[in-house]
Amino acid sequence: MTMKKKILEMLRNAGEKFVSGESIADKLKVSRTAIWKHIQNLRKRGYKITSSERLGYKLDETPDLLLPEIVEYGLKTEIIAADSHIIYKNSIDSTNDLAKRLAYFGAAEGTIVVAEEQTGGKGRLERHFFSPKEKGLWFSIILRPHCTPKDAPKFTLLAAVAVVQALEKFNLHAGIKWPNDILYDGRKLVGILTEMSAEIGHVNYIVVGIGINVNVRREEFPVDIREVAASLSEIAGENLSRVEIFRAILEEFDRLYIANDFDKVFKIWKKYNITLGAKVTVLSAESGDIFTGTAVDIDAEGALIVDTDCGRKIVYAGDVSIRPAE
Ligand code: BT5
Repeated sequence: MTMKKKILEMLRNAGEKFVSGESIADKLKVSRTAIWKHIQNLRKRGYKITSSERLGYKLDETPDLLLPEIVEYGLKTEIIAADSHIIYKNSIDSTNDLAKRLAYFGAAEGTIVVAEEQTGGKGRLERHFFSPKEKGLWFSIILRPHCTPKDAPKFTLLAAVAVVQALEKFNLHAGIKWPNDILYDGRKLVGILTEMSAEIGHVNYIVVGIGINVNVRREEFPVDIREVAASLSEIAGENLSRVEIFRAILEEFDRLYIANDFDKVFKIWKKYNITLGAKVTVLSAESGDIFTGTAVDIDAEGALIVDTDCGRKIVYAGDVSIRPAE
């Protein structure tokens, strides 16, 4: 553990109480001046620490940053982001791209890459995903499941379920649109991009990228997505703690992933989904076809089943828009 982490731990353990500079210095076997310098550094990072000549130091506030030492504190997961497997970047092009590189070079299952900002955040088909600094959660999870490539889309559904269930804990109610969006009031709060490396019949790794608008104000969205995007703060009516939401999502994801029970995932997915039963227009990613129909179910691999005038169609990948009821 680094000196900074050790000092933080002592301050956290003391709760509302002061810890004397002397006791920290004694315990860590360094001078009080060295401790003071570390405290200054923590303050620079955004920690609010009261100091008193007589009493010592007291931690008043932890910044809402996604730094590993903050996210890991009190995090209850066994695989996801466990054992210090959090790679943190202040700014990055795309967390998915770095996660894929790390996975390629052997990063452990459960490793996550998180950034305060993405300059080249990606959606499907290389679309841009807006990821402004310190306003959301932009992260990627490396998985190494024992499964075949056709199972990969299931992890997108698992991710959507993990996020929606975690949001429920904060009284934030959202719906899932097949396959990878979480919506509020018809507008997108969360996008999920699942990528994989596979050979025939065998998955090497899967990277699940999740982007969540947490504290993005309406006017901060670029004009081209302002009408189609939403932020959790809009539902809550106030800014929210990204760290708390992040921990809840990681814990929910961890639980569902370990359980490996996709019947259950599908059941919960169906409970929150807003696609099934709706009239939809589908742009199939495989054929490029556009057609309309009624979304009736998802199959065992998570593909969407749509009944059209020309019969039943199965959509493995594509864009779906839900048409307003006539
Ligand atoms: C997605 O693609 O929605 C998947 C987004 C995945 C983003 C995460 S962030 C962490 C990780 N690293 C990455 O580089 N990516 C992942 P798609 O369904 O293709 O939707 C893309 C469309 O969503 C865009 O064309 C815009 O219309 C819209 N959009 C872009 N940014 C948005 C935002 N912040 N909120 C809501 N909608 C957005």
